[in-house]
Amino acid sequence: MLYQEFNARRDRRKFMQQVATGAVGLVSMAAWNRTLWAADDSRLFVHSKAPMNAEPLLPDLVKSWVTPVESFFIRSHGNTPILGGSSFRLTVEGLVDQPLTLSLAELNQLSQIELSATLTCAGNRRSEHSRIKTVKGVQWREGAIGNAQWRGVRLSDILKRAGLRDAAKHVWFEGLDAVEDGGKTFAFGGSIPLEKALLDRDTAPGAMLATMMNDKPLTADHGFPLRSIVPGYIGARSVKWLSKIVVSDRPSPNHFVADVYKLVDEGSLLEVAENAPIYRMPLNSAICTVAAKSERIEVTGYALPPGVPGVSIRKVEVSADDGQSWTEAKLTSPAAEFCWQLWSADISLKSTTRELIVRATDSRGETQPQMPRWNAKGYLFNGWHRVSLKV
Ligand SMILES: Nc1nc2c(c(=O)[nH]1)N[C@H]1C(S)=C(S)[C@@H](COP(=O)(O)O)O[C@H]1N2
Ligand SMILES: [Mo]
Repeated sequence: MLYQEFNARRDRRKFMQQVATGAVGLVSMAAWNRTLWAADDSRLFVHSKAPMNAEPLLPDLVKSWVTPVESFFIRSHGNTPILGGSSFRLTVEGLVDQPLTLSLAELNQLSQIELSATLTCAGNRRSEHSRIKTVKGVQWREGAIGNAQWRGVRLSDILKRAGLRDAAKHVWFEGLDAVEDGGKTFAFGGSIPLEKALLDRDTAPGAMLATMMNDKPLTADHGFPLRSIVPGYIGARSVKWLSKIVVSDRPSPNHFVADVYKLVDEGSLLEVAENAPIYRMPLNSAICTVAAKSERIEVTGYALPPGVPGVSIRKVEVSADDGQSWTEAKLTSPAAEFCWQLWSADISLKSTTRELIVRATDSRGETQPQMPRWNAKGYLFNGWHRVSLKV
């Protein structure tokens, strides 16, 4: 089923409820994204089952600052491994004085931290790149993002315990999944610079190893029993089913660091070789609900600060006249480093309004581009987000 059909089906059900309660307004959002609808058992739109790739519908997404696991997108490159907790071991090796092997019980005995952090896939909003020129891969809408409460240990604590050698510059993560790509089968891997791993501040650790998501053990789809969480970085660096950490003098040679998550125009071998891996997530925002309130409409959505330490959302603006004038939205959720913020705006429509637009500006004064540069793998789409209205 297409996302549009899935959405429309849910929409019809909700629409009938609204007719019954007399709550249908003048305005409904067009096609795939109309009005609020009730949660039911099918909370995620499934792009593919094996591997599992799924995203929530936008009204579900912005119901709360902390995204419930049922509404949290799932992005997996291989089938979900079902692992046992008691036999699980994490190994730490490479440029360390003392290689480690840690069981879950041993990890749980170390000092634990709690952290809110937003994960977003580099491919979030890829379908908008595809409208310009088709891009291969999962055609994500705006839902490949979620904010969770993670619990676990600081990565730096583990690295200090192992003891870093002088030549150490990068930390590799390796999962226990089996990804099939180009006739080969291998584990998904990620990599971050050592400076990021060690960048522990009051607001957020550089990175952590999480066993819990929203006060419950990670589900299989989200990486049970252990995953890395790298606040501010694209989701691909937060490796699920994490079983191996390698400290090295260079970035991981894993396909997903060396070849995949890069910005390239054509994707030739030379271009891929020449370009650096993507690390930070971009400044972004999206409209998630539109509801009629007599002459005015209420619009809500999310805004994501860029993955730059200390940079937050300064303002979110909505336009009903194709960007000629802007109304500032109210930020309605907590603000925390590397976390999204939810917002809401009251907009009066003009007779000519056919579309609403949102854009966010960060604390450095940088605003989302009207249109980002198209790239062959369809990453980091963060142009002004537009939603058409049917009046
Ligand atoms: N082992 C492993 N880790 C992984 C992936 C994967 O396929 N295998 N996908 C990555 C990508 S691309 C993203 S966006 C996030 C998604 O995390 P989630 O499925 O918990 O939302 O996990 C990352 N970690
Ligand atoms: Mo991703």
